[in-house]
Amino acid sequence: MIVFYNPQSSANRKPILPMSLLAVGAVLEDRYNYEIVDGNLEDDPLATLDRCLQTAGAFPVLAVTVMPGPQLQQAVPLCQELKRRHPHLIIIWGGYFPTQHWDVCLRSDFVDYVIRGHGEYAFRQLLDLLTGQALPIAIPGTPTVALQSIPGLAYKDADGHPVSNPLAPIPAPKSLPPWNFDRVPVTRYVRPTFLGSRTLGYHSSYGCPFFCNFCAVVNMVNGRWLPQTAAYVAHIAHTYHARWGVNAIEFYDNNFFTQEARVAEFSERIMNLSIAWWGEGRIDTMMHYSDRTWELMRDAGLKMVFLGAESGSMETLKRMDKGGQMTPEKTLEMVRRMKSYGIVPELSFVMGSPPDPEADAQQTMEFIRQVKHINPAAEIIMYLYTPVPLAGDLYDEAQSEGFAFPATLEEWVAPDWLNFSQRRSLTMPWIKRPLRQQLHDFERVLNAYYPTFTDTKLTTLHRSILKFVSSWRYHTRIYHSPIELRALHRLITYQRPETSGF
Ligand code: B12
Repeated sequence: MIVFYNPQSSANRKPILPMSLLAVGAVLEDRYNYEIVDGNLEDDPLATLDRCLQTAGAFPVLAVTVMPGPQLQQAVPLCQELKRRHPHLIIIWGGYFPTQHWDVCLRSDFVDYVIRGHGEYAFRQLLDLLTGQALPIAIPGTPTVALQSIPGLAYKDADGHPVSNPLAPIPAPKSLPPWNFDRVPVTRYVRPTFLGSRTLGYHSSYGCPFFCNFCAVVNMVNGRWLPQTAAYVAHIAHTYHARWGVNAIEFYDNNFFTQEARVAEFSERIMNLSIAWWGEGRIDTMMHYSDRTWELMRDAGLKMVFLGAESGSMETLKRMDKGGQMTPEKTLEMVRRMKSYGIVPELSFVMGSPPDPEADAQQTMEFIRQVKHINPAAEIIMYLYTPVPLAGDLYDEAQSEGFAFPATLEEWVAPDWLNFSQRRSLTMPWIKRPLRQQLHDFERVLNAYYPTFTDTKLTTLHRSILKFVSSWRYHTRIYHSPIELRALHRLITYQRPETSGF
């Protein structure tokens, strides 16, 4: 039996449907017995997993999805302990962290295999191989004969050294079996958000056609993007609504809006549903959308779009290989255009990029003020540049400043690296403490002067008080040490957007 595990991602937010495991599990339905355990729903995950593994039969497999940050922090000691208790247990890791840092995972003494990238076929091929099942599933051109022949698999060679096969092409979501929602208690994932009282997530495409060199998605998909059809995504929306009373959907796709025709058709197909929805897109792509598509999206309930604005500096955008036709002016045009449709732009910025983090941050802070001036409803999310192991100017410059990833999992879960994974590190060599503090101070003044729309706990009175008290700082640009705002934020809850997002 295969026990899938989704480590706890955050103790203080409502859990999100474990989509990775629903996707990987779907291809096993016809041949393997499996169970999904979600650490976000368990009081004592170790005890639950231990119990499952005791009845897992002669071939126990623990398959864990791991994102950097808190999930990794929980997965390491838990897997270590389970391996100690069940020496024959086979532990397989998949997801964003092991895809990028597969060698570090395999150097530990408890991770046996890593599946890199979108892992549906690779995982099933590995199980077929390990269980000696005669018939591999038919994937043209990839016979399941040995470890070396499974694209996307990383393993230890005869000498115990980590090796990785090349990544598999991403599977076309259209050809994959549907998720079996009966495998998880869906109602426990339905939660209130600013979009609606019964919000649920979905993921309707794989990949992203761009190669931005600060983004972990590139390592996963190498510039490919493959979607489910508009009809199928609309069918999911109707199912969510009918089965679980869902009135809002968050689309977690890296790039939901890549194909205008798909989005327009989807909007038409859900027009009568009265659901609110949210997704992630590209500014340059969506600027090319016709007015008709924007109207369709608005009428079909689109409330907010997460957009990577990244920087107010054209030079930094170029350095990021942002590609397409991204410019800071496009961001401003987009903010204006979305205002006219009443759809909120949620703009994310990568601050403090090398080689001149101070100048980069100053320019982007001024740019953010321009954005807010045009459209005060725009949400602003500021991240610190956090390298991913990718070829490109930014990573090369980070390395030349002395940056190196940890060599062991134990190091990865130490507090500094945990902060790094959550893009809050204090230790990046090119970021000096005063700049970090400056950014925090700016963020606090900005969020007080323009309180976030997504924080449903803030009342109109709270918003007015915050705006009034922060007004002089915002206008004089004296962001330094906003102790009065810190005190206010303690009284009136303060939701830092970048820690509640993705
Ligand atoms: C939903 C989500 C979350 C949820 C958690 C979901 C959960 N598992 O409980 C929440 C909101 C809590 C979250 C938090 C964070 N997230 Co997050 N999250 C996502 C998001 C939007 C979707 C992931 C998803 O479900 N995709 C759908 C499924 C079907 O695809 P998948 O996960 O890639 O799974 C496939 C493969 O990866 C693989 N696979 C995955 N797991 C496994 C396991 C096995 C055994 C196998 C065989 C294969 C396999 O096969 C799957 C099917 O093809 C992604 C971006 C994205 N669109 O993928 C970011 C993303 C993974 N998150 C990211 C980050 C940085 C974070 C945070 C650290 C952010 C922060 N500021 O704190 C936090 C911390 C995580 C934590 N707390 O541990 C980054 C990772 C960057 C990196 N360097 O690796 C991403 C890529 C966003 C981004 N573009 O930067 N996140």
